[in-house]
Amino acid sequence: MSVDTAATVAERFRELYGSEPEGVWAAPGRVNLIGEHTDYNDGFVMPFALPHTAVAAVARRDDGVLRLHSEDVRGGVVELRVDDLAPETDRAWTAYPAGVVWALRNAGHAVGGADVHLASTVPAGAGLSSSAALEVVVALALNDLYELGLKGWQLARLCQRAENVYVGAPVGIMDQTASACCEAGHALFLDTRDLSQRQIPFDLAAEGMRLLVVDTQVKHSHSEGEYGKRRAGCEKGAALLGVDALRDIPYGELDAALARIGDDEEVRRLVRHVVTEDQRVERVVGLLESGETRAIGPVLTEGHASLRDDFRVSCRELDLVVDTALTAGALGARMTGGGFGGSAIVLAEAGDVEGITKAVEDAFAAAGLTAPRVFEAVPAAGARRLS
Ligand code: GAF
Repeated sequence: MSVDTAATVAERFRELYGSEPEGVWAAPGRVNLIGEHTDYNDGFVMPFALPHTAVAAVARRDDGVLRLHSEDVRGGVVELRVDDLAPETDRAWTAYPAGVVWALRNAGHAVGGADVHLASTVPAGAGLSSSAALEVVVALALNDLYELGLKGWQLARLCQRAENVYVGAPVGIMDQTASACCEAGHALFLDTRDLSQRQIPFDLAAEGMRLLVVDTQVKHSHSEGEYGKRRAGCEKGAALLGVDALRDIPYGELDAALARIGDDEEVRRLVRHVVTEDQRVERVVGLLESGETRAIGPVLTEGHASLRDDFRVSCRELDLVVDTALTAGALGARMTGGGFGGSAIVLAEAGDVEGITKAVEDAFAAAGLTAPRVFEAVPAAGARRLS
């Protein structure tokens, strides 16, 4: 994110509020390399930050008023009172930043009012964590301005609480932690049980490869029922197996665990996905750390099959991207994020990128689908202060 962007966002703040912002902050969206629907099972994930960010110019207020404005949403400044913020009372975009203020205050942090102006380049509804970017950028700004001294993972937990309780979407902790804690040039190997982290160098260009993000343009939302149903099914599986979370089922004991579930085929499928997906994350970490980067391709593709057949969160468009990219020579491909639309990722040799992109675009056109948006993703920086 350039200094220009910070200056533009600050200038717009001045126009809107007639005063100086105290600073400008940025927080990125993410793609997840591997580890899908494992975060609310206390499992492993491996996201990296995108160069696309939510940017916020912010100034404190001492009268308990919270004013919110977004460059990306039609309508003017929304004015709220921090004392009146209450869970599930807001169905608009403002629930994300207001939810963060609520979560900070609800956790006992001395946060008062603020003027906030936001502008984001993270595509909304594309499975690239546009909501988490909004939450984290506001959390980081208030953390700095109100001198709360919270670390990235603590801000992530508060942002997740904002989304779970205030917005009412039962998401896990991956997206907020990715936005808050990722580092440029690295993927984040995160244990979602205790939020312990390892930054794994991930420089595909140095090895002649690329990672493409293909936004199918099929919009999705986590507050809708299917995500919550999968989560409830996983919790049922853990309860049937007598463990705190599916993370506690070792891969080597999967068959025995499935046998114990009996004839609840739906739960068996969910459990199989989560346990095998945790193992795929560990395999990918091992391959990357031993320099066998190309070998992660088939593991990504296995992950897609599991999300499609067992977890059942893929859709026709995501499957079309994956199948077409693999036929056109990709090393691996999978949907990324929650599913039911959104984006897929494709790992490819640099020289195959053009052919794969064209093949995917042609396949969408032939199927009469809206053209997908394809871009290359290089791991970018996590949340930070710009000015
Ligand atoms: C969405 C959620 F927000 C994450 O917490 C995670 O569960 C993901 O779907 C699936 O891995 O992005």
